[in-house]
Amino acid sequence: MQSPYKPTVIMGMGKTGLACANFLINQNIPIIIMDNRASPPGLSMLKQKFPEIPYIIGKFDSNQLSQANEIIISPGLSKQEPALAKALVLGIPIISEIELFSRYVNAPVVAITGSNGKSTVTTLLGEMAQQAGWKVQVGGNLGTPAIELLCTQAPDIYILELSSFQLETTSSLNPAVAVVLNISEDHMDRYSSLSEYIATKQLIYQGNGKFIINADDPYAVNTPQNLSFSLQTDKGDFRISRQNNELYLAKVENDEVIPLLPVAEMYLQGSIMQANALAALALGHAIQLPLAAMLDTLKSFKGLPHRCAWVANKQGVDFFNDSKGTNVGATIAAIQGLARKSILIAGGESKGADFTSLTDVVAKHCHAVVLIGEDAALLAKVLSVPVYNSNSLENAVQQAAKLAKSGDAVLLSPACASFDMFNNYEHRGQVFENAVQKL
Ligand code: UMA
Ligand code: ADP
Repeated sequence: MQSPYKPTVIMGMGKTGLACANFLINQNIPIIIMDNRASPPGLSMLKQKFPEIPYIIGKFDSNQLSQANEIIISPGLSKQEPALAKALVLGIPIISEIELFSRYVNAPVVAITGSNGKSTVTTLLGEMAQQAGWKVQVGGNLGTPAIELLCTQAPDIYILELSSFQLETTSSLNPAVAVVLNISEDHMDRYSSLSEYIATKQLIYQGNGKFIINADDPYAVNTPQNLSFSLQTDKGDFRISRQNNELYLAKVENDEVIPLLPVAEMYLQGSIMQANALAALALGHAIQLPLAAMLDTLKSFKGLPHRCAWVANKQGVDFFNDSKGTNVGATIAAIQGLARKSILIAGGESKGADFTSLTDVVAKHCHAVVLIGEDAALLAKVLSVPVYNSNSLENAVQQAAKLAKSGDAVLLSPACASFDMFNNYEHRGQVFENAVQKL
């Protein structure tokens, strides 16, 4: 039996840790918060808002951890942290912020995970719900911690982007509908194998809600499912159909294929966006969003910055910022989505990735690659096109501009995390856009 008098220990003083602290203090639950960084980002806010709350920085205190009532672990930290060993042996519950959210949630939840497209689909579905006049709260890995959304009046629906890190320690979310959008290798510095990463993503399929799968994804075939989506014309409850030589987003009802919207009428073009639109339509259908509102939104949805976003045309060359392309799957999708020859700018922190699946796609679609960042050499090893190394993103942009011919594209899609050179992917994308504007 856990004692109510023992404190809950929050590990991590980032966005998640601070949001949990704020929530638990309001619930009068005693807490200690710790972070092993010397000056964690949330420290000054914590001192200012809650000067009386005990905290430990610069290390994790395993004694405090083993005396906790419960431990809330931030997503950037894994349960393999050595300081947690004793607490694990003692059976002290280690939960995520999403698990805490699950205990207090007061409206149905849509849960969205996958290797790529999570933020886009989460935002798109949120806009669809708003368009339908629903009260909606959108967040999670997207940026606003879920627990922070709870502090407001109960909405009609919560729409949450969930990372594998958050799912590792979440067991009772019971979403009304859940989806794994797609799987491609990511975060191999955290997981021992691709199967462990996939199994973690699939933890989203828990409870008695509806499960949606990507019928094109080989890893999804054995998942129990209620609905599916596909970019093919012969499978998926939500799929592509061809009528009079025009492609449509379509749904299948009683074995009949019903065209919903010509893909040409979507504001964002390309197969990546079609996959994301079909996933959002399936999710919206599962929660009974009106179809008209969903289709209207697809006609106007302009996407998120740093995701294959057009920046400028300079001397006949289009420049695209896909700084959020932080794994191999995203970069492959971005290269293929451009459907023309490009100069690729890639590189950064590899996160333990295997880059070999880039070889053929780059050979087919790219004239050359300009590499930046600490793991540039790992990328260079797998590339068969000319490779140029650059010591800064600004120089990489200039080099790429020299290599590109009129009609080509220059694409920043690093296939890597940004933290070796930038604060985050937004910072990297901004540096790229500024350098392009200066050309
Ligand atoms: N860290 C330490 N010591 C600590 C605590 C954290 O070194 O004691 C490090 C982590 O290893 C990590 C960084 O600090 O590198 C931030 O970790 P955190 O868990 O404190 O992060 P938060 O600020 O709480 O932000 C988290 C998500 N971050 C991560 O999962 C790393 C944010 O997703 C999310 O928006 C936020 O919660 C709200 O839910 C970001 C992300 O990069 C965008 N997510 C990964 C991704 O999308 O690939 C999963
Ligand atoms: P996430 O939140 O999963 O990182 P985003 O919506 O932020 O996903 O998109 C990140 C990157 O993934 C984009 O820059 C784009 O290159 C790629 N992407 C987006 N949607 C898809 C998809 N459905 N399939 C493959 N890649 C995608």
